[in-house]
Amino acid sequence: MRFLTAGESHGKALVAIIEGFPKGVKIEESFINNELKRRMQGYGRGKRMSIESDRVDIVSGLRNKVTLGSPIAMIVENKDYSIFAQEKDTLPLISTPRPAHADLAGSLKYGDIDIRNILERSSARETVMRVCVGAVCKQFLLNFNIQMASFVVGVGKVRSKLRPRSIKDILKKTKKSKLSFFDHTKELLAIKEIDKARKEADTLGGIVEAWAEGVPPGLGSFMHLDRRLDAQIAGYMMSIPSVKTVEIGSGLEYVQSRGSFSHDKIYPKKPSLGFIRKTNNCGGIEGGISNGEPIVVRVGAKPIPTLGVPLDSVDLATNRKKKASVIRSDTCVVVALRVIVENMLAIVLTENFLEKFGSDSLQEIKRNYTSYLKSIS
Ligand code: EPS
Repeated sequence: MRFLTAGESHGKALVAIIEGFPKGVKIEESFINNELKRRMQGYGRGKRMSIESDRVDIVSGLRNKVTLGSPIAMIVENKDYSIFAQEKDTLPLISTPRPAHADLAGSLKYGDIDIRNILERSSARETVMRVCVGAVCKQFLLNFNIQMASFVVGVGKVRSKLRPRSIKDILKKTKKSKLSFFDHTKELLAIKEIDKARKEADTLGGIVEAWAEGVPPGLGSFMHLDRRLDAQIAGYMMSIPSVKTVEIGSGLEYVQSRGSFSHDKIYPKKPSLGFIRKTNNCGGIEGGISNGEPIVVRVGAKPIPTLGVPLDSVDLATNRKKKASVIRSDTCVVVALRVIVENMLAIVLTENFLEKFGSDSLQEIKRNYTSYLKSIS
């Protein structure tokens, strides 16, 4: 399976095509729309989210809600639409790059002083289509009882230590939470941090954690570097705008501890549960291969680059000192980030699942999967 996305942040629409997706999978548009809604919500989001009401239009690859095995094409229209493929727009020149955005590096690379030509595609708005692709993948994975959930670990310096034991645990705790925190005692502090940053026209980063349960052992491989499941997950997560850190399992805590204390010891298998592990510090991946435990990934994003009180910069048109451009922005996007991370994880797992069990039709994949599970039991 492979996919492509297209679209500018303020262009007519965002587009994705998935190719190599199996035949016979039931896909509900409403499921995708629900994921899009989750991506738009959350404390700390900016004005753009009150303009848009992202909804997907699946234009090919399905008949009567079931995949045909042909490329799946999806479109999400932008309501805030001000650049056109053919007509001239009336937008003013932006020539002062924002530190931490793609503005300067992109302008140098593509030879342009109009930063709008850079920011339109580098904008995190593109993650709308990743969520659409991920939501298609999630519906495929549900056929094999593979489920996904996520929560916010921290905002700025506020960080919770409490860890969930299962997806059920995560869903229960995040259900009524404004910021999707697992640890409610820290959530109020995080909300205060966001309010303070917003008042000071500043921005904040944060950390989220995603889980996938029901993943069979055997996805990914150590046979070559690009086949390692953890390497693929890290690459996909790092490709999300603003992401600066990725940890698998207990991550940094794990690498700082002694092996005798932190390696996940192995106990004799039990029917339908497989080998028993009492801890999951390696986050469900050993030797680049899933081991049957939940896949756990932590992702950290830097503060949003667009500040209301702009930082020092230079006007590319004059080479004179000037404060960076002030463009409408969010204060903190951690709640959206958790949805994007979950969906990116669904994409990597689907790609690896199809690699192991075939990709022509759901029926055939189910046969291969059942026979594999039988052979390893
Ligand atoms: C985003 C849309 C953008 C920003 C944000 C994410 O909308 P606009 O630029 O029109 O306000 O809210 O993008 C960024 C933070 C960025 O740096 O590009 C979205 O749909 O998620």
